[in-house]
Amino acid sequence: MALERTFSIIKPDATRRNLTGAVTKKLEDAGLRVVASRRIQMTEDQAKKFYEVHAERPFYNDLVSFMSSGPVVVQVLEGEDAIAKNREVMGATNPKDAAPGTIRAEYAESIDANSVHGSDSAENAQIEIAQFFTEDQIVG
Ligand code: YYY
Ligand code: MG
Repeated sequence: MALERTFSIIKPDATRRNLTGAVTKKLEDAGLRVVASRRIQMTEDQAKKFYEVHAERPFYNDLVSFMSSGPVVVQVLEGEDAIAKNREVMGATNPKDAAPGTIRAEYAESIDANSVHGSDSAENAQIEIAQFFTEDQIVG
């Protein structure tokens, strides 16, 4: 398996509770390396664009408001099988279904305030990384 890159966001519920270090520790312990990282306040337009695929879902407007409600940390993670590895350590979308020890099981507040985002495919990883980072900002 080749080295992969994926895109991660530490969401506003986690930054608010000062959990950026705790979340990053989980990612690193899973074998992922943070090769780019920036703390930003997402605008509503950025959040809308980022979650465009969910535009028709009933939770879209709330999701956009939540993601732009406070600081987030956008990150590029690198590692063997990084996309699947990140999804695994994140845990299920709904923390009630998340396996013990996963980020969402330990830290998520609810299905919407669920502490982290992670790309779900290689194609989306590339698109999502490009929305927030240029290649020269990623140092592997
Ligand atoms: O990839 P993942 O974050 O695990 O879930 P998605 O199905 O892509 O949904 C994106 C995002 O939307 C989720 O992290 C929280 C929110 N959401 C929600 O608020 N309510 C739902 N029923 C489903 C998703
Ligand atoms: Mg998703």
